This record gives sequence, structure tokens and C-alpha cells, in this order.
Amino acid sequence: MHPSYEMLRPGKKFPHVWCPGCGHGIVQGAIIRAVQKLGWSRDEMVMVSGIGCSSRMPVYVDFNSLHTAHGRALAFATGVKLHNPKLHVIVITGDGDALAIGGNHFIHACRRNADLTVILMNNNIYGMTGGQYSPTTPIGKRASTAPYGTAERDFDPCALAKAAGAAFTARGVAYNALELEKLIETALTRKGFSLVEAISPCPTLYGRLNKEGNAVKMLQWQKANTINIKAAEKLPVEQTAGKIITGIFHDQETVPYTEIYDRIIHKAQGK
Ligand SMILES: Cc1ncc(C[n+]2csc(CCOP(=O)(O)OP(=O)(O)O)c2C)c(N)n1
Ligand code: SF4
Repeated sequence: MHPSYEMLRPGKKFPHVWCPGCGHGIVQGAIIRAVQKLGWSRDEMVMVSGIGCSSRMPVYVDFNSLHTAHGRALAFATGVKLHNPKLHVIVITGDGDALAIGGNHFIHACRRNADLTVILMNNNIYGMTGGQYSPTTPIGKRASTAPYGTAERDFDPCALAKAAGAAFTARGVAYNALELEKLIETALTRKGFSLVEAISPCPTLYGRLNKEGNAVKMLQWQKANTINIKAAEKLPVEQTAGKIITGIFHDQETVPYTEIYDRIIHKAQGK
């Protein structure tokens, strides 16, 4: 039996709904392996998601799960963590879920430094609802709502999270699943708000609308256009322009919201 099976809901929720070649399954595998490496059991884990193709993940992973309203996963997850700080809470979200409808929740969860690990599955598009452009669709790229190319600039989720107060930010790509797994493992061990942006190809919508080719071609593009931050720092700017930079960008633990909140409760109770 495949080692990941013990963390899945086989027999209940499979086959999954993701399209062939979707990157979300690769990200799911990396998350499961990271949790297994840490030796954490399913019962210690909580997976909270919003709505979207990416946010289907708690349906398949056999952790304590919450599939919440669109954009609102962080509010639910913060509540779970405050109630029981011993649980390891993973938030699964998409670029639309986290940065459009959930944008305000995202920046304030970073500001509070809520003790959560967020896996933001960035496919540069709204997958579930038919390929509308999202806050991470690069300017000029096509979407069903931008047939001539979007006129808006895109967010860098890691830079946004750091500026808003997150303790840890990192980016990986589906092509390099091993690096992604290590980044997720590190993020899970950090106190406070940790973000791993996982670049996950959507061949069905983003790929088709932007003539990026099939799933294999999109992964090959990732392979050819990804540079780790350590290598990027040694290169002239012209050589890193337009590339996906991976690795850890920010890693500074500060006292998380959960602990500060706990102290206030004790004070209020006169303890
Ligand atoms: C309040 C509300 N507004 C809109 C929707 C429709 N909706 C569902 S998923 C989604 C976008 C999901 O995109 P993203 O978060 O990027 O995830 P992906 O599907 O690409 O993985 C939208 C707009 C909804 N379910 N609820
Ligand atoms: S529409 Fe895109 S994001 Fe959604 S399952 Fe298919 S490939 Fe994945």
C-alpha cells in the first residue's frame, strides 16, 4: 500500500474531481509527506479550506477537516487554533480565495501572526468557476474575463504576507515536489503565521486560455523558469527577471497571536 494512503479517505471520496494534470494533487502529496516526516498523526491535524478546486483538498485528506465559505478559511482556522492551540492547523486556499474575496482576512491573519500554516495554491486563475482572472494573473495574460489580456498588475503573495506581518514565507513549485515538501515541513514547525505559496498548474483553464500547452509542457516550463533564491541572489537582475524564485524569503519567529490571547485570558481570570 502507498504510504500516503493512511492519510487519505480511500474508498469514500475517490476518484477526486481534479482534472488530469492539475498541480493540486502534487501539492497534496507534498503536504502529506511533510506531515508524515514530522511524525504527526492524523488526529493532531486540522485542515481548513475555503472554496475552489484547491480547497477540495480536505475532502480527500483524512485529517479533522473544515470546508468553509469562500475566502473565510482563515477566520475559521484562527478560531480552531484559539480553541485548541495543541492542534496543527493547515489552511488550504487558492489565489482567488486568499487574495480576492479573502484578501482582508489574509492580511489581518498575517498582522495578528495567527499560528497557522497556509498553503496558498497559486494557479494564477479561478479554476473552479471557469477561469476568471485573479489577483495573481500576470498582467497581459488571458482569462475568461480578460479575453484580450488582463490590465491589472499581480500580487506577490509572499511579499504581501511579509509586509503584513507573517512570521515565515516561502514559495515552491509543483514541478519540484521535493523542495515543496521540505518548505512545507519547515513551515509547519514555525510558530506564528507561515505561508507556503505552491505554484500549481491549471492546464484546463489557464493553460488553454494562454496557449501554454498541456500539463507536461506547463511543468517543463516551471522546470526551465524556476530559480532557487540562493542561486538568484548571485545572478544579475536581468537573468532573474520573469523567473519564478523559490525557497524561503522570510523566517522570523515572533510571539504568535494564540499565546498573546492566552495571556490575556489568564489576566482576565486573575491567574
Ligand atoms: C461568496 C462566494 N462568492 C463566489 C463564489 C464562487 N467561487 C467559488 S470558487 C471561486 C474561485 C476559486 O478560485 P481560487 O481560489 O483561485 O481556487 P482554484 O479553483 O483556482 O483552485 C469562486 C469565485 C462562492 N462560492 N462564494
Ligand atoms: S480547473 Fe484547473 S485548477 Fe481546477 S481541477 Fe482542473 S486543472 Fe485543476
